[in-house]
Amino acid sequence: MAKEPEGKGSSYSAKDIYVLEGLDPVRKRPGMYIGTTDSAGLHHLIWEVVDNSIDEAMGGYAHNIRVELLPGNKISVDDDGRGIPVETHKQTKKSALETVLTTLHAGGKFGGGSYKVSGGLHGVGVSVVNALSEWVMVEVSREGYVWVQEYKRGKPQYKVKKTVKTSRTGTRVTFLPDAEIFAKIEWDLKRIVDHLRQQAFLTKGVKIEIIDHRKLPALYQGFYFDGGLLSFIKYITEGNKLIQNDPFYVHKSLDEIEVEASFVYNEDIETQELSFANNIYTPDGGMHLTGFRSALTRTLNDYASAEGYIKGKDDNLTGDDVREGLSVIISVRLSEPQFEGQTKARLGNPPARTAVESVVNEAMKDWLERHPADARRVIEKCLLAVKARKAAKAAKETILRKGVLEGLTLPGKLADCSSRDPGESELFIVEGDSAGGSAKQGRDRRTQAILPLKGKILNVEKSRIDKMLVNKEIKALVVALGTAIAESFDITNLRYHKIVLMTDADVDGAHIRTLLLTLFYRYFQQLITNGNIYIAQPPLFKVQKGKDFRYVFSDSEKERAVSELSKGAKEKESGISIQRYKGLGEMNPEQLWETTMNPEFRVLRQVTIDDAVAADKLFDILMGQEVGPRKNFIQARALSVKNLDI
Ligand code: 0RA
Repeated sequence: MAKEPEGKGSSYSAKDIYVLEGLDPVRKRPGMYIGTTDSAGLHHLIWEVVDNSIDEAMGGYAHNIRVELLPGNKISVDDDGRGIPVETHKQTKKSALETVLTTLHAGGKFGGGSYKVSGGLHGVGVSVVNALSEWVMVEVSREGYVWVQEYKRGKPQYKVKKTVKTSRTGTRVTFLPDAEIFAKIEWDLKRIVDHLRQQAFLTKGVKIEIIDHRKLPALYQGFYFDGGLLSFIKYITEGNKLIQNDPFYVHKSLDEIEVEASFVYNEDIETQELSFANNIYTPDGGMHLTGFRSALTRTLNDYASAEGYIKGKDDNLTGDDVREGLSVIISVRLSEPQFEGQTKARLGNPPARTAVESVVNEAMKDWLERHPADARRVIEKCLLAVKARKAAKAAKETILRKGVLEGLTLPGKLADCSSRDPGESELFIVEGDSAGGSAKQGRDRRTQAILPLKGKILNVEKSRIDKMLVNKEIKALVVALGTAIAESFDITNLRYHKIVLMTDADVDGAHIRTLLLTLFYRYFQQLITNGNIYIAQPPLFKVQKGKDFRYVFSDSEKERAVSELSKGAKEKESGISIQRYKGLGEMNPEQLWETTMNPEFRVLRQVTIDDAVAADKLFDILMGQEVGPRKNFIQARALSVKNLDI
């Protein structure tokens, strides 16, 4: 499709609108345009309208945007931009305003050369909002008058009306989402405020106001940030202990890509990376983030060696070293951003990488020269990370060496099986001494080995995973597996082809399972992909009638078993006994064997790599430096222990 070349100042005319389609497809398949019709989709309507106003602001035409929540679920978005054009459009013989509001994608075809880089997650434009609204009113102030048109479910109710005189310019869109489309119309003020604050940080110099009129007195919040991402980085690190006096900041265009970035180092080791493309959050990063990471690693290494902090190549800072404690925000603007991945959460344009990399490279060199005290503290922090990394590696190697040396001396705690055929051998990792004792007595000694782990390893305080390997209990496990670790890992030496985690269905059990899965994920991934790792599923009840019995794993299964077993009996439930199992530790050896270990009756769940990835994420919550998320997790989980299934 041809585009009219048009500069920033050149005048727009109605012929520039290229008509595509009407709005029926939007009402038929709203998900295609706004993702979902739940709360996220509903709020997307606001973002879509606001994006248009932000486009006007980024072009330098609008300076103020006001979002109002009105009684009766209406939303109004007002800006002081140029106003949507109102003259008659040649192709449609209708007003340009009506064309923009009733035609898919028409809005995006305005001014090919103008600063049109925003456009919402799906970049669909205000016509989609019109299609999905029971009612819309647009008021355009332009050419001395206020022009008005109303719509119902996307259909204009009258031709654009020229109304009162005005000296201002701007656009005001008021809409009521359609209850036929959205099951629940409920605005979430916090969500709106958070999104608009973020947009204000990302659009330097624009003022965004939010007024909630739904209750009296109305609530007002306004955002205006002169500092752009510099203000944003200060906001997200508020309350943190910072090691820099001044955050780094750069804002520069290169090869038609606008790059803005800001970072600051914190005292802790958590990394926080936020990236945006055309004001859209890219949670999975992408080319812009990659470009930043390269520039950061490179300039810090160059500076550190020039200043004599590091001597040879062996001392070089790695990407992980320079990211410890880093908070960074990157924002790029480019034409035709490509959002990739399942959830379109990653920026795919390679030119964004080169642009960010060279802009940050240059600006950081300069920043390091000008801020020697900050630079020294940053480098020292990175060197500390190197030290920790090397110590962890040394610890790992020690275990590795010991593992090889002690290869034949199996840990004393291990009750091994007599079979030497790994294909039929199973290792049960059992939590707690009492469950361990029952398991040892109840097992099939020929094929089943038991390794009890003390609950104590739960207390590996705020541990990094590499420290876990020094832990005695974990070391015993590694030796029992027989595969060695790291570079010496050899799956052909695996001593048991089934490794079964047998932990209680409570918080401690979940914790220890997470820990073990994380260990397997990070150091023995092949065992997971090879299908060697299992989770035992102890039943909740035994339902029995005479000699006939079932083990069941949920309340609903219990009901079913009861009614099955009572079939034919005169009285319901006659002669049926139900035994409830509280936990592994409370089962006697026979019960444990019967219900959980006997290959004939037991249920094992094979661990997939997805389980392990989830556990690995959880591990960070459970073991990380941040107390808040851990506490939240444990509290939330403690209430739903029954559903625990990691
Ligand atoms: C098309 C062309 C022009 C402005 C707009 C659209 C515009 C759309 C929206 C939506 C919300 N606020 C808006 N402000 C402007 C440029 C018109 C010209 O050249 O004068």
